[in-house]
Amino acid sequence: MTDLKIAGDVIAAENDKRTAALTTDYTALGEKLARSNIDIEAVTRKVSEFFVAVPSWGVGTGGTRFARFPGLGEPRHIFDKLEDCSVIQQLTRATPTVSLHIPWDKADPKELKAKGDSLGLGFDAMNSNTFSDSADQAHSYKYGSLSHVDAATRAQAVEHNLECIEIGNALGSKALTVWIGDGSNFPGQSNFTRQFERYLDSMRTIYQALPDDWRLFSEHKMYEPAFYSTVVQDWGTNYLIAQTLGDKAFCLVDLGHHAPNTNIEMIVARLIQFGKLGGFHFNDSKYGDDDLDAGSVEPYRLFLVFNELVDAEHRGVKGFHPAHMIDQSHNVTDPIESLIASANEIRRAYAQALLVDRAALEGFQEENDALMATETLKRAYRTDVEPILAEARRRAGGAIDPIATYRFSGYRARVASERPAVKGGSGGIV
Ligand SMILES: [Mn+2]
Repeated sequence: MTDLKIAGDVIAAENDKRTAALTTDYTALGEKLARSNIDIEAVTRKVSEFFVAVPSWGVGTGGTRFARFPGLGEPRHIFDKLEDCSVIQQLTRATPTVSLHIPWDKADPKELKAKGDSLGLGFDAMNSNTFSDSADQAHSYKYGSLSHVDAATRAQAVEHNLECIEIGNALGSKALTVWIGDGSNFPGQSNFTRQFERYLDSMRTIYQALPDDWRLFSEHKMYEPAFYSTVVQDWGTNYLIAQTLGDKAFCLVDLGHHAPNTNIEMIVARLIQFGKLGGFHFNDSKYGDDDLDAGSVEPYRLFLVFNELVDAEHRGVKGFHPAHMIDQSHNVTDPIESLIASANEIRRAYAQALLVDRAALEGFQEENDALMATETLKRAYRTDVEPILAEARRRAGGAIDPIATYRFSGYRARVASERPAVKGGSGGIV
């Protein structure tokens, strides 16, 4: 029996207020789509089967390099975090899994698994952390981890990743995501080639320990915390890593880890073409790795990324099953609300991409009709698919309006009374 954090009758009462309007809107949209030979039920079914993992670190209030302003009722530990994640899943029915970060979320794997089971949550990709030091570690990562000049430091970082695999195995996870902060702040500080050789050696050891049914995701990022060079700086280097390691190694694309104006959808297409797209960290950005809510700044870009994913699905690309994860930092909102909104925006982009008339698009491309080709995308993007998203939630037992229902439930006030307020505002992203 699932331990529900929002009472079932609260969702039912909130849905009752909105069901009649939704039925009207869903019927109208169905008629409109039918005129374009699109079966709304087929789209709703696909949307219902699309899921995105919530990051455990996303339910706490984040911060910047300057300060962190804690919110009310912040989760104290991973078990509180899992409860918050279950609220997002209960209301959206789009986020049945959680992605853990070790050592932040370290606990007895048996207890973690039992808690996940009780809340109806599974575990997605494990994330290692060799970009900060834990109190008890022998060697510091100040000058790097998997690519460090010192062999003992590299071995310690490798060992940590092996531990993440072990914990993940006990939880039913099937992937390890490796992002390192290694790089340099000054020209000449590091030898680019030797540094990358050391990184590849370390990753080979991790790769060899990977169970057969696991995938290894390497995540690129152009800068920060290193500001002159980063070891895994872009998708090209990331592709070389996946190619060098083997069939179980794939590239993870975090939407915020590129230079402004980079054509990310094209990177996605290239990685799909060469069988190395592992998955995503969804978020949005204006300038850099802003970790803003998915679809909040550039929803059209998110749609264009999904257009590539649906195109691959449509073409039946062999072995195509990218992992979908959110990676955001919430500084000024209730993190649960941000994650609910983000999961909906990600599903929205998927639903819009499903509406693209692919046969027509291909025809326009063949005829070099640029205007009609781009209009074909725009027509799908301009469609208000909210009734499809809401109906998918309602049918799965979620909320027609998940944020309104969350506010109405009083969950935040309830946990604020149970969880002592976090004192002070230490800096740094958590
Ligand atoms: Mn990320």
